[in-house]
Amino acid sequence: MSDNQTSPVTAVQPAAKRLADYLPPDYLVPALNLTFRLAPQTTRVTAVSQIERNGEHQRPLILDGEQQQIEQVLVDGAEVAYQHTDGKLTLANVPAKFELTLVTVIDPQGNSSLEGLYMSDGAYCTQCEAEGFRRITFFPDRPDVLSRFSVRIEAPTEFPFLLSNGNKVEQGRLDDGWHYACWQDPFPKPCYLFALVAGDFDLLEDNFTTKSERDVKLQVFVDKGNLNKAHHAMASLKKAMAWDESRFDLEYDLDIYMIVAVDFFNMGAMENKGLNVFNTKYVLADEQTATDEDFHGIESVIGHEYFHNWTGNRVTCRDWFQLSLKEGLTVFRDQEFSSDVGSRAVNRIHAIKVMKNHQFAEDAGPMSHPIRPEEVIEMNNFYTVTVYDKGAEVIRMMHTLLGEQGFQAGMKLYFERHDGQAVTCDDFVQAMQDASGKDLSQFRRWYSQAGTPELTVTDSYDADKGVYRLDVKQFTPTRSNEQPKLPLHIPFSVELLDNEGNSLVNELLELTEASQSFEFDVKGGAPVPSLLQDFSAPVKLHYQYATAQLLVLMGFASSEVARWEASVSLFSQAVWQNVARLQQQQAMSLDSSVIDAFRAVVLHATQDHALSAEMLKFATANSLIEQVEQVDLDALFSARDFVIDAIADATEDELLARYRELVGQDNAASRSFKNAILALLARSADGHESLLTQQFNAAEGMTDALGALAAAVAGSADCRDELLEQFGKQWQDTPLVMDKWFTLQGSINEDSVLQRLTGLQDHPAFSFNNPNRVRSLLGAFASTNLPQFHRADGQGYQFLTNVIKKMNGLNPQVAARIMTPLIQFSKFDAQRQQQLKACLQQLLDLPDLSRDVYEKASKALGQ
Ligand code: B3K
Ligand code: ZN
Repeated sequence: MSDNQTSPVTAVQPAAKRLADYLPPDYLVPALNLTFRLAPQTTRVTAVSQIERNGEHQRPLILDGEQQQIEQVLVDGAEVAYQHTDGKLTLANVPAKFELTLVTVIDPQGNSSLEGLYMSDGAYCTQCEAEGFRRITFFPDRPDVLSRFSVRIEAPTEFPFLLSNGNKVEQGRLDDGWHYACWQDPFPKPCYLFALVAGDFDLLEDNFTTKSERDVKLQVFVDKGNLNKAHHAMASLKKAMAWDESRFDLEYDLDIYMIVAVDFFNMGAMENKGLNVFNTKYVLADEQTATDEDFHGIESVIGHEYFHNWTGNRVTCRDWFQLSLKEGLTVFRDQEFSSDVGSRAVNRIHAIKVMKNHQFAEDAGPMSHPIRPEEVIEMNNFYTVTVYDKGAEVIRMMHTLLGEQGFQAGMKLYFERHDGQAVTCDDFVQAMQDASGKDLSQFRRWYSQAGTPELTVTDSYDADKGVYRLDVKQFTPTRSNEQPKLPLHIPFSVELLDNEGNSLVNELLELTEASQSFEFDVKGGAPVPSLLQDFSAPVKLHYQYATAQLLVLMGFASSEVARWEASVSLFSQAVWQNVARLQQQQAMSLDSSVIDAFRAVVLHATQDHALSAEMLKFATANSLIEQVEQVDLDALFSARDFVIDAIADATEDELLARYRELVGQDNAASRSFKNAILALLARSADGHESLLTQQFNAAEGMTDALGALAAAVAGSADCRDELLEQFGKQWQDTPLVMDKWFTLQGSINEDSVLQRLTGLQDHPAFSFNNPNRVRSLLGAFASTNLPQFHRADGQGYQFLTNVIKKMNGLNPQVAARIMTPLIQFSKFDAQRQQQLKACLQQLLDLPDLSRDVYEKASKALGQ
């Protein structure tokens, strides 16, 4: 229509959206009928929406839409005037109830951002969360508009599988070698849960009967030739379905559940209703190509996406600021699943490590936000460790305060009240409070206060009265523009032990004030306190542990997690003591009691091998940095290396003997222990090259092959390059294994690593278009090879900056994700800070800067 105004999408307008500005939608779309005629560069999308005005008003209908050509806009079948500008389509004077028909054309092949409809290795697939649906058609792209979807897909028959959400209701042949399939999803859903897949796959099928006797067909679609790698994913799905019934009383609600694995994917997986799309990394596995850790990761992500069917899909988010409503809760649920079917202690340790290695840094950096953010420029930047993992810790604290029974009563009430709705985090907490009777009003502050609370604990013992006293202060640091923060409701779990390791007291304390004291009757001497057991709250703990106390806890704390925590504290103290020595130009040294404690871990006859392995993996530099206000990075790297090397040298005989004993023990825990030991042997004076090559060559699975290779790389063994070459040749055609190889290459702590990484960008297995490859070769370098990334000449920073410049145009979401190490610099020396700021300025000066990169760079530079 000639009078219609269509202006090109304008340059990025990085304006923030605010939670406080939330308004209900002006129009609802109870039903939507989509037809896709698939072609790589010109896919035609016909969207027929039944639209209803929401409330009494005369406001225009405004739809979101990007990256598409408009061919037709009809209201009740007649052409109408519209305005198209800045990613919005505006229709004035629409009736209260009408049918809107939109025909638009999109370009899946040219879509390198992997949002909306795109192509992965020749197959069509979609990713709509958070705001990708607007790249498919014009629509109110917000989670509180729920629609019944019907979908028709037309494609050439070389795409035999045409999939969408819900149930297949029709399929058939068309002219000229085309065919079609029609799908209907009986559950109204927000458009972010829409999915479409078209391609040729191998298909693994199974079925599951729910407890109310619904027979569910299960399908896992994988790239041709990978069927034998889909069995673990299928087994994990069945386990997850059974677990959700038994622990949460939640059953699946459709007759079919499909999982499609694609190699080009921005994140881990996506919970689209009835049709999950997964990164191959979280589906494909066999013993030859996947490690024990990969197997565990698959089980947990398959579980996570399945659990979203209730926590996310049946009850969804009102707006994206409420993301933690579904993500924090679903991470909590997947953690509980992993803990119920595996080792609870080891799973807890993994979750704690995520918090201490990554979330504390985010909370202390320029992207710090509450688990329910209040202001967002690019929503994709808020799929963070704060929203997910701190969000899960907040749910876990409610579980701790309410107990399993109270918590499950809260879940039940939540579903009774909100099934089929789009709701808020407050609605969730209210259900927990109403069902349990526990007052959670102060607890809600966890949703609005950013930053990591710090607990400072001092103690005293009155020998005459036999009274032990703990004084606990809580304080949450503020950033420059923030209001002072209020005290939080913190579950604080404490065990008291005597010096022989007997448990005297085990209690859950509740902190609610800035300062509180607790007294315990303890006869026979001052006890050893195990504080914040199992990380009962996501806080930093300050308590001056004496070495002797840590040794008691490491050996005897009732909680295995507390024993591991004590080993971390013992190691950390040794590192910081040596940092201080270096700064005073003194020689470094290590107390024999510390060595003996780790020797005891190596020798321990009865401890779970997986726990022993965790104790020998040692705190990362990232987690150590989070323990202090300012850090001398060079001294930290040297001191950390020194302490690990000293332990390895002093315990070499015991390590070797233990290693020999563990060889051939065919279980994941023993392999983990064995490989932790091998990593130490590679760092010891002898280096044990022959053991490395022997294990590498004799390895029956990927866990042992990679264990040997990783040990050779970390220990800078002479055989390193030869083994790397051998491995690279052997697996050159297996992308997921090449990712492991790329990551190891980037972890080499040598000045030449940057040239190495530059050269590898031309490797046939590498591609900037594939997020897995970019993350493994380049992202992992910046986030884990700290000595080289932070090298004094600033070249590590410049290297990453150049990568981000390239990714900014190709895939902004991945660009912004891997730039995190550039923005967390407040603890570093002035020179490094200056270098980092100069790099961020280069990014801000980019001509086509994405919103994603803009938001992080500008926040880091305080703009
Ligand atoms: N909900 C998705 C994440 C979508 C991320 C969009 N940038 C996966 C998950 O958390 O289960
Ligand atoms: Zn999720």
